[in-house]
Amino acid sequence: MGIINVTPDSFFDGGLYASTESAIRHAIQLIKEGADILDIGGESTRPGSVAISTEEELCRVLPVVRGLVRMGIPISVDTSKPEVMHSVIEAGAVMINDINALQEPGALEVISVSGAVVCLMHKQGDPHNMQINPRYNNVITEVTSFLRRRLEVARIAGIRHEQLVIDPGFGFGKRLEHNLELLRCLDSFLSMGVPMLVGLSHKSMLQEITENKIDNRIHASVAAALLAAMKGAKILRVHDVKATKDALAVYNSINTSSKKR
Ligand code: 9MG
Repeated sequence: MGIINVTPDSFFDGGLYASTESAIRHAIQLIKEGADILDIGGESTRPGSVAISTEEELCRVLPVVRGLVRMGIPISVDTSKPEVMHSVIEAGAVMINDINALQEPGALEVISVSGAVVCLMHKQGDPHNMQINPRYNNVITEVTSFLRRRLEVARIAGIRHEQLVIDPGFGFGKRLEHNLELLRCLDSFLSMGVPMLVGLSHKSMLQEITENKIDNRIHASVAAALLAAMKGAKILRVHDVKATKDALAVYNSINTSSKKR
């Protein structure tokens, strides 16, 4: 899953692809690099970011969604607002990436009625305050029980099993120790029986590990994505599509080459 941020303030590429034209150009590049799906976001969710209005978000994402749907690549939109979900699905998006796990009133209904795929992500707090002293007694059991509850609520609302994806939410109200514990135990989330999406690309936890600044985290991002894939993640949300695809090709080759023999 290639990331397209149509935002002036995202943590890694904020402002770089803020116009419709540059976002579409960037998307075409990621398709060439081998992205299987694109995630379009109009509102930054980095720590400390401020929410924007529904109108502003629609203004940013809708033209990009319309432009890309014509190219035939599956489009996901990163949003928590039911009105935005409704409009982008109508425009052809097939997936909603909701960091708020459909907790906004009306969100469950939009997904249930539309049949779109949805990613339910865990976070503690909200982007503007989530990195202020996050606390867990046991991060694995707390994230698991939240995701299990949201899956149950989604099913009760009529959302089908095939529509559901989960995500432990790296960096969303988590310290390094919590993120590392999640990465170590990532395979435990497979027991929920739905595909897992993971986003680690260029996140600040990689700076804490490597001491590399934001413009020098590509190697760590690829290593983290590969680790997540080896632990069973099915969708990797990344900025560096080509580099990640190459790493995955090496990983996948050991399975396919043993079958050939
Ligand atoms: C929007 N966004 C930023 N980071 C993310 C992550 O780790 N997962 C998902 N699902 N969305 C994310």
